[in-house]
Amino acid sequence: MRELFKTSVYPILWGGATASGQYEGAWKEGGRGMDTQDMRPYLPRTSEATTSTRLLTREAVLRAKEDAEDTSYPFRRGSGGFYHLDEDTALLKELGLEVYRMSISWSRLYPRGDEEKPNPAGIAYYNRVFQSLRRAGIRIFLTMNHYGIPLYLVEHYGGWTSRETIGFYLRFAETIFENWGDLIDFYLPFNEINAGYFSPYNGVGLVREGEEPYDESLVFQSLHHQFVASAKVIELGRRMTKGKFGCMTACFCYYPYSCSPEDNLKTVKEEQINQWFCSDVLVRGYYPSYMNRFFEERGISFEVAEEDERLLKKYTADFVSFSYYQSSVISVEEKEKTAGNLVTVTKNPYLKANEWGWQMDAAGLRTSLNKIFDRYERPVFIAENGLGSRDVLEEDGKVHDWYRIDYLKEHFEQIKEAQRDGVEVLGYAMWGIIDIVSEGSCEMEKRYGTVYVDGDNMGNGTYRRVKKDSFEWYKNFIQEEKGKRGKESYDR
Ligand code: BGP
Repeated sequence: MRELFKTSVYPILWGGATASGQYEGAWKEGGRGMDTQDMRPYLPRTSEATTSTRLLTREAVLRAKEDAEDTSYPFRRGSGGFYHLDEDTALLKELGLEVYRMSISWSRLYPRGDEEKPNPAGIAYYNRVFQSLRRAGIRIFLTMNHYGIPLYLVEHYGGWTSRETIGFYLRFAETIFENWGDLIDFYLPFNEINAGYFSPYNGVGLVREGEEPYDESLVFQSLHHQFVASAKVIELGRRMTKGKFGCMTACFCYYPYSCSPEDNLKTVKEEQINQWFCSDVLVRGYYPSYMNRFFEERGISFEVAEEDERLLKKYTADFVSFSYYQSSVISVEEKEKTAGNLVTVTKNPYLKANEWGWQMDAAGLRTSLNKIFDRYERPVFIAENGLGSRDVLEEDGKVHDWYRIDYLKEHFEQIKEAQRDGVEVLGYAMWGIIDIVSEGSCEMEKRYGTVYVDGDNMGNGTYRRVKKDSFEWYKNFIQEEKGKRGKESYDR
């Protein structure tokens, strides 16, 4: 009867996440090449940060390239992960993490991106990383590309606008599978692949020409090349490894501002392009029909090769994953705005926001888990979730982040409710498990971790690690969850 009444109560893997560009630093160590994230400056939040730090123009990139220091370019420092590998792995082990989501710096393995052979220093570094995680008994969830791509590829090949980049990416992927394929359980070809549409510099490395808006045909050509790259990586990865391959989007959990038909229709349309489009292609294996009108009305056209249709159809994702920080409101009328994850959204009068304006909504996580699982009926992994806040290292040498513990409690309760709703939840990775540089605002002082890193927005500080109150709490939570498990094994 199990097939008739599908059950889904598997043990959730409890974990944490970082990204190489926000964590490692050591941006030139061992011959690492410059990547697109190294070019993003930190600017005080009073300035118009969006375009200057997120949607970089060609002159901004040239200016950053000339600037060899790292004070104003936080991703060049990260939170010093490169230099704290053993200590940080020991902290992840002490937490009892069952899975650790991390990413590889493409330009650390391939400094320009078009080399025939990988950089030996890069191989040596990630050998240490993967082997120390496995020795710690922690499963590895690898984001193969988390936004940064080698700057050389952007400047000399046009980055993701060029089909050649698919080949370079496949060579990078083959190096990963050859060296560490037997150590990695989960793979994500791309982080938040829908960012290619709503934040093209981050998502597809597209540099703006002056103040001109993006050429949307180039945006969707770049996204198409990433879709094909994802399918080719899955084809190769299934031949070379035992891992599971997923897709990942940023989840915005859209609510209509009112019950007016217009607000509801606009919500459906916004959700299609921002939320469903990319995962529809990567899970269903073809472009959804609602995109035909979207492309036609905007005069968007791009090249598709003969092989693409077969590749996309055949090599779809084994699981679906997403980042979740806030819910969003859609209104036909202009309403008061607030910030969200790389986007600006309408304020929700029912929700409180964090200092950065992101509206916290634990129930929205349950809603999103239900909607995503209902749509795809594939196991779901929460690849990012957490609370960004201005944590303070007190006189007593502690960080009393009770507000993060409250946030996690509320969200974990909703994940359990979703599981009881029948959603097959594979795992949960708490974002920024050790403090890292924030993606949207390039701030070290926007902290997510259970471990405080003593550094500020300008790179001052010792970068020593201090466990926050949430460290003990999360460690005990994971311990209790493990204790509750019956005979069900994780291995599905
Ligand atoms: C997502 C990224 C992560 C992470 C997260 C939080 O876009 O996948 O890299 O940074 O957002 O955003 P922020 O760091 O801006 O608070």
